[in-house]
Parts: sequence; structure tokens; C-alpha cells
Amino acid sequence: LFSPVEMAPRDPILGLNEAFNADNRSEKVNLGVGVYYDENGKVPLLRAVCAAEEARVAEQGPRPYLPMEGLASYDAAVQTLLFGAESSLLESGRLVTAQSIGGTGALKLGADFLYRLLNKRLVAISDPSWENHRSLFEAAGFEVVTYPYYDPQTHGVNLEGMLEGIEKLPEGSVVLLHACCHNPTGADLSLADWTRVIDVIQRRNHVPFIDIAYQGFGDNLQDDAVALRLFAESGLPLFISSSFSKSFSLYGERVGALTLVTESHDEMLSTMSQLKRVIRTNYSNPPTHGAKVVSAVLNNVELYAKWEEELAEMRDRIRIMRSSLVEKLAAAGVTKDMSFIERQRGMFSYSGLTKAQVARLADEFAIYAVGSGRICVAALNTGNIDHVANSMAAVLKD
Ligand code: PLP
Ligand code: TYF
Repeated sequence: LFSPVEMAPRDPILGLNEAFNADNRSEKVNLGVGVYYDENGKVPLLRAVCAAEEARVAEQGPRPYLPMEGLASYDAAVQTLLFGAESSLLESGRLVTAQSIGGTGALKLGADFLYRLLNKRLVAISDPSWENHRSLFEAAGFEVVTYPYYDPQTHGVNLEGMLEGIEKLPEGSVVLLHACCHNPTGADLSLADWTRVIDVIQRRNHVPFIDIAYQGFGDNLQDDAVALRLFAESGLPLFISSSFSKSFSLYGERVGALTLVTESHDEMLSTMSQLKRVIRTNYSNPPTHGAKVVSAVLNNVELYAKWEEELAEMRDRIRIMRSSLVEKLAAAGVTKDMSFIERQRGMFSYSGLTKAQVARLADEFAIYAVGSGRICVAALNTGNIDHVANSMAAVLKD
């Protein structure tokens, strides 16, 4: 039975962890996977999370199944976080939210649901995008194409190319967008840019699908959600996949959500019933722990304030590392202007390192980055940044 099975290609990002773990050089640094590490190189356990978990353990409650769409208090809190406490959408009866197995699970639920809904199964993702976007939609039965996004000259967004690319897609295509902290480039759209993107999508009857996996890592919780809010105001139907993996540092607990903006209460009811069918035939119902913890934090004023503070600490530390890296690269003799690293946002920087330079970083310096040149700035700290800057300088100069 299994003899014809061939080895599958490794995930270009997760596969790096294996190589990193197998490396026994003490100076090794993992700039591959998108995980926030603190100043001590550890995945932090947030104090707000810890407090919510202690309360949950003390409660010693039973562990029944959750409903298919997940914990109600969690789903409601997700909606408030995405659209803002003042949003009229919250009381509109038009929102569907289902707790999901991380942001990945939300994308998969959305993809499976869209597959049933649409005749034209075409999804456009940014060039480049998170590798899993393509694989996930292809696995769900879609054709996946790209629209122009990154401009290597400016290290920012090629807005005109993007608008033109989206315009040219067949009418009614699904357009996948990153709300903030674009993975892998760190290049984001401005408010004015979003307005233009929404305009094209609306004119072409495309279906917007927004992925927000880094809310709070750009400017703050409100401003990072501006794209969602503009889309919602435009009256377009909307798919949103969201994740708390990074913002709560709850990677392994798999906490995310799929939220849909429908056009009426009736649409909401039928859409929710179909989404439940997708859930039922995949995993019946989601796990409890992460959603309980996040819900406890989001629904408690003090814990919320504590969480927001901790999120700001993570964001600020990443910014400091960005500036420090730019400074240290220059000090190490890199003459090329690297200040774009400071302008890019979120966990990543598209460093401009070539595949060969990335390979040298791993071979000669035990520094692991993605082959595309993406580095996870959130993995830098005062203990490893000199080694990283000097090594990057060495491969950039030769
Ligand atoms: N979307 C993007 C853009 C991501 O970078 C990630 C990262 O993990 C995800 C979705 C998936 O999030 P999760 O780990 O919650 O599944
Ligand atoms: O881009 C990243 O590094 C994170 C983590 O298949 C990740 O989003 C990477 C690859 C993958 C799943 C998660």
C-alpha cells in the first residue's frame, strides 16, 4: 500500500526548525519561523494569559464539548476586537464567527466554505505571500494565482501593480489580503491605499478574504484593523481569518476564528448553518482551552489592559531590534541603505538576501533564515544581534 508513496517536499519555513534543532553550534540563531521570542530568546508566557489560566484551573470545571462554532463569549469578543467596540456591525445580526484551529484553521474553513459557494474557484494571493496560502487553497480545490505586491526597488508595496493585477482578475475572484504586518515582506498598505483596493474589488465583484494574524504588532490593535473596518463600511461581503497565536503568544493552543460579514440576518443564519456543516465534517467542534483563556482576557477590563500592555512591549521590542539591526549593519561596513528594515512592520523583514547568501548564513554562521530572504526580526535580541549583523554584513559584502 505505502510503497509508491514519495517523500513530500518540506515546508520551506517549518522545515528550517529541523535543520536549526540539529545544529549544535552554540551561536546558532533561528530567524526562520514567525514566532516572537523575548529578550531571553524564549517564547513568552504572557502575564494576562497566566492569570486567566490560573483562574481556569482553580475553577476545576467539567470539560464538555463546545458548540460547533465554538465558545460564544470568545466569538463575540473576536468580533469586538476586529471591528471595534463602537461598530454598528456588532448588533447588526449580520456577523458569523466560528472559533477555529488557529488562523490556519480559519483559512481552511473559509476555503472549504467558498468552494461550495462559488462556481469560479479562483483565488489571488499577493506576490509573495505566506507559502501556506497557496497550498491551503490549492488543497481545497482552488486555482491560485498572484497579484503584484512587493517592489524590491523600494522595499515597499507596488500599489499601481497591485491595483492593476486585481483589476485584471476574472470578475468574482477571491482576493486574499493581509490586513497588516504582511508576511513575508513587512510592507503594508496605507489608509489611502486601502480605499483604492476596496474600490477595485467592489467594481470587479471580487470576494475579499482578509487574513489578520498580527493584529497589534503594527501600530496598535485599532489601527491594525483599519482595513477590516473600511471593508465592512463599504458594504461588501467579507471573509476574515484571525489568529491569536502571535498576539497572545498561544501558538500551540491553536486559537483563531473565521468571521464573515453577510448582508442580512437571514443570510447570517443560513451561512452559519452551512459553516457548521463544514466544521462538523472536519473536526466536529473546536478545543476549549485557548478560547477560554483568550475570552477571559478579552472580557475582563483589567486583564485586557494587562494584555494590551504586553502586546505593546512585544511590538516596541521588535521596533528597537529593527533600528538596532540597521545601525549595526552600517557599523559592520554595509554601505547599501538598509533603512527599509525600520520601515517594514510586524515580525518580518524581506531583507533582500539572496538564496545563496541565506545558505551561507546557515553554513558559515549558524543563522537560519527563509530562502526568500525573509528574516524574523522578532527573533533578534541584544545577545544575538551582533552575531547576526556581522554575519549578514559578511555575506552582503562579498
Ligand atoms: N496567516 C498568516 C499571514 C500567518 O503568518 C500565519 C502564521 O502562522 C497564519 C495565518 C496562521 O496562524 P496560526 O498559527 O494561528 O494558524
Ligand atoms: O510564516 C511563519 O513563519 C508563521 C508560522 O506552514 C508558520 O506563519 C510557517 C509555516 C507554516 C505554518 C506556520
